[in-house]
Amino acid sequence: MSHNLPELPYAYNALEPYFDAQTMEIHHTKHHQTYVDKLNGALEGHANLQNKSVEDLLRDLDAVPAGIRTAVRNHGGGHFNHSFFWPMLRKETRYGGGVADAINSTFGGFDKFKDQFSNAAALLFGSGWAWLAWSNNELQIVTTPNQDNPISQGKTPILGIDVWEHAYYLKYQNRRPEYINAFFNVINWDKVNEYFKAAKG
Ligand code: MN3
Repeated sequence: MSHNLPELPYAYNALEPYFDAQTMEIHHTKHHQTYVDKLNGALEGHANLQNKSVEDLLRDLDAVPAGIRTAVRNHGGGHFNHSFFWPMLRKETRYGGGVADAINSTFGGFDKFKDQFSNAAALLFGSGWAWLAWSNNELQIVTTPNQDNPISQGKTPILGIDVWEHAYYLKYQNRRPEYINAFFNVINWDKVNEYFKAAKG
């Protein structure tokens, strides 16, 4: 079995003006494709690992042979993170549902959550992701470097933002906080609610 680049569930320009079409196309066809290709390359000759989902690989990186562990962590993480990210984006969806209730009770309302999440994403040094994750029956804001994912720490991502420069540099250059603010206009809360329900089990 080899891993494949998933189709985007919308056109490259669907998130304009918040996320521009050129960034979306390069991000999907070049960056995400490269993670897929390099993951497949790393798994060549490891038939037992090729049968595992990328989620299972990341959940137990210690089970991956040391010689390819870093490649699986980085490229498998890149594939998993972007596959999670694309369907979590959409314009014109409304904050609501069970996840909104949980966010309101955990953080004291949407605005406070947005502030805390945005600060975490803005302050993350270098490349990485900020997440809202489900852990020990509660919501937490966590950040991960590079292409790491909370599932490698036993936490389940509910919502995430890619703060690698490739995600925003063409439109926002060095203004990461503007990109983070724009992100809040393209969160597909229906999908976040799905992720939340699945995480709670
Ligand atoms: Mn990216």
